[in-house]
Amino acid sequence: MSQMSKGRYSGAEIDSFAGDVLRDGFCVLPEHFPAETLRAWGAAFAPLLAAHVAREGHLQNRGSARYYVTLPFDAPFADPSIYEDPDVLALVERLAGEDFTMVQLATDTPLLGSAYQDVHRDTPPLFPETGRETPPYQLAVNFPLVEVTRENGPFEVARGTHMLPRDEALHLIETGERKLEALTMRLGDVIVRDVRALHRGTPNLTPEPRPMVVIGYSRRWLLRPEVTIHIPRHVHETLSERARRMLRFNPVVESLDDLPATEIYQAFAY
Ligand SMILES: O=C(O)CCC(=O)C(=O)O
Repeated sequence: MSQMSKGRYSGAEIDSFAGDVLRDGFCVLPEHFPAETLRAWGAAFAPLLAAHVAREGHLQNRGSARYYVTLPFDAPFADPSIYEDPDVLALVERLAGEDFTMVQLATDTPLLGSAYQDVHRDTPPLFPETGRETPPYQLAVNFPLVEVTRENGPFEVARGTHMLPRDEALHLIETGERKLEALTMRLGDVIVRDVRALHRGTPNLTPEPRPMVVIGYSRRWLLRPEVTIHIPRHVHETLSERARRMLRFNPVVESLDDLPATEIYQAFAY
């Protein structure tokens, strides 16, 4: 991607993070985003979560007491310092190729009463008939809006499972040959992951919600219609050229008020 502004990491360091994702299925950029930005997101997210639970909590769209909520592409969430972060974009470009697209801005939040999810991927394989996996084509950038401890529902992931056929990888986990690792996180830590790395949500045993943001980036030719970012026209007018290009498959709308309220991304586990 042209005109990438300067990030914290050198090209060699980005290559090294990309190598981690190719080998392990994920990497963590430590304390990458400013804590005060994430606290502001957390405060703005709390009423959105409450409204979601009141409106469609009965759908239990990610299991008991666990909710997937799309973020409105407006302040404070439509923040280019986050979704155009130069290090994250450099890493995404290394992994998903030039001219990748941004397809998703949402959250996963377990509450008290949530359970272990089934171990899953977030995408089916591109060519199921081959029984083989391909290089990465869909990435998730995850960061929590609170500290993630062992008690409040850490994301668990099994290293090096993204390139294995799903059943083989699941078998390795069942036999204990491949362990699920619980990723505790500081506010500001960022996970960049290949969404095929087998993972699951775990129970939040505390009374405080544990929101985790997910920004999805895909290869230039891949469209996942389950996820969409509705871009209000007034925000679209402020986007950088790069952001317009990256967001090109998403609809521009006059107002976010007229959208159907129910989350459409209900089938999420592969
Ligand atoms: O929020 C989490 O810890 C994981 C959620 C997840 O993997 C999902 O709902 O697909």
